[in-house]
Amino acid sequence: MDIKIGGSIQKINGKELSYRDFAERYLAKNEPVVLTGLMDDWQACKDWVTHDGKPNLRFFSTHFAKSKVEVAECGTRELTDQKRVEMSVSEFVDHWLEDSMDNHVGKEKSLLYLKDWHFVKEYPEYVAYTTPLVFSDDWLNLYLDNYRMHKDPDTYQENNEICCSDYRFVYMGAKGSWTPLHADVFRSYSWSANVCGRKKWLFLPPSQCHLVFDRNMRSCVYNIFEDVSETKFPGFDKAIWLECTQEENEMIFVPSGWYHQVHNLEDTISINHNWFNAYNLSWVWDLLLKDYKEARDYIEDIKDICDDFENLCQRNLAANTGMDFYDFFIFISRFSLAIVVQLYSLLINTNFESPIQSWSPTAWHLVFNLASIRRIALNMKSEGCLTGNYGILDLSESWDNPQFLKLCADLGRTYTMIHDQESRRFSVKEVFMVLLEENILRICAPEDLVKFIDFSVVKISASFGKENILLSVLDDTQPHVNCECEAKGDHALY
Ligand SMILES: O=C(O)CCC(=O)C(=O)O
Repeated sequence: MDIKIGGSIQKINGKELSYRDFAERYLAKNEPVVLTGLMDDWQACKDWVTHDGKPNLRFFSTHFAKSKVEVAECGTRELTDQKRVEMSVSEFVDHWLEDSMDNHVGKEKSLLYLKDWHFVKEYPEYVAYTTPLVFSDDWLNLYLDNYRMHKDPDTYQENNEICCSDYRFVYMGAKGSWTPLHADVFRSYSWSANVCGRKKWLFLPPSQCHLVFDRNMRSCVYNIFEDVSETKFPGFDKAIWLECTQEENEMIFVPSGWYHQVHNLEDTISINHNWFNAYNLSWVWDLLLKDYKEARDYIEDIKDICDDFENLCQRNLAANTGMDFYDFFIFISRFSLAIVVQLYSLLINTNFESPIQSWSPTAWHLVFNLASIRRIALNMKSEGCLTGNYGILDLSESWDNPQFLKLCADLGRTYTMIHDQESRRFSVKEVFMVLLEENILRICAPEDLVKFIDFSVVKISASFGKENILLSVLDDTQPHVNCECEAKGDHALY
């Protein structure tokens, strides 16, 4: 089946791109881009590739043979994805080598594609690559390095590390392996880097995504190159795709909510991360809200006979989407606290008299983060979310909590790198003592989180003798944060 291609994806030299430019041009605008020149020093590009540019399969079976990985059977559909099987890396490599001897003839059915290998978590000592700065404001993985996103009381095991570990993956597949049409988990951003091989990507912008769904917006086209039923997907013909061929050592940025289908044009190894931050947090929340409403509608007819209907909806939401409202709320609450700690520690070292416009990019970045979380907490409140009895999230002991201290340190290190600033020493305990009162850290509902953010920024402003100055900035940072603030103060609020 022919699809309509309306354009391609811009390719630019990543070495010449500042964080600020990347944020303004791609994160904020939610536009895809291919970046070159960012993988020069990667160990993976040396160890995992043979002299003739092919995957060094022997390296994998020598060093990682016993790892258990998930492998997709590219020729077998299972619901909305390909069938997955578990095997060891050495089994996967053996299968690949056997298949390549047969030159793939008639092998489409058995073509295997290793996906979602949590390589970094499994081999933390072997530094295969470093995440480029432009992709490093990654709240999802920073959080998961320290906390779990969802604790299912039925299946929760303290040491079950790999299953809910992170969103940093290795993919390996022979020529012809592919990934069906989808948008990414949580509507996160993703980046994908070709260590070797080439990929063809087909993208559909969010404004056209309804065109690949059926009339009820329930089922999505699986393979855009197969015969797509016009009766089932009446809009499909109108979709206009962007196409991109990603070469070896190129990285592609996939924005939130863009549907994409991917084909390996050669034997390929790639690394990819999913992530979100202040720019696309609203995508994550919007998806959760939509999936929650769907989960609720789906079981509406048993509402009256159900002891705790809301709890059941949340459980189904977590099972389908990967987190529930409370998981998300805990996540944004902990992040807010970590950001407040960073902001206070940063400003305490700043000249109190300096005008707000001359604050460092890091300070503005942190304020922007708080504004984004605050907006979502307000939306959660107006949607009446978490009004039931979910218990109290008590953050008052966080100053002494190793996981929280590590989250703060990781976040601080990230912004120091992104904005190329000197690293600072800071005491989380001191911030708690000077700034925060116990009762403001007992958070039950979205309005408490808004109160906490407002309270913190008022206190921070007051320490500078500038009553409420930050609060008004927070209120102002409505969706078009960059333009508004630049117009106001000649500084980028990113
Ligand atoms: O490389 C692939 O096959 C799929 C990758 C993908 O869909 C992604 O990174 O979002």
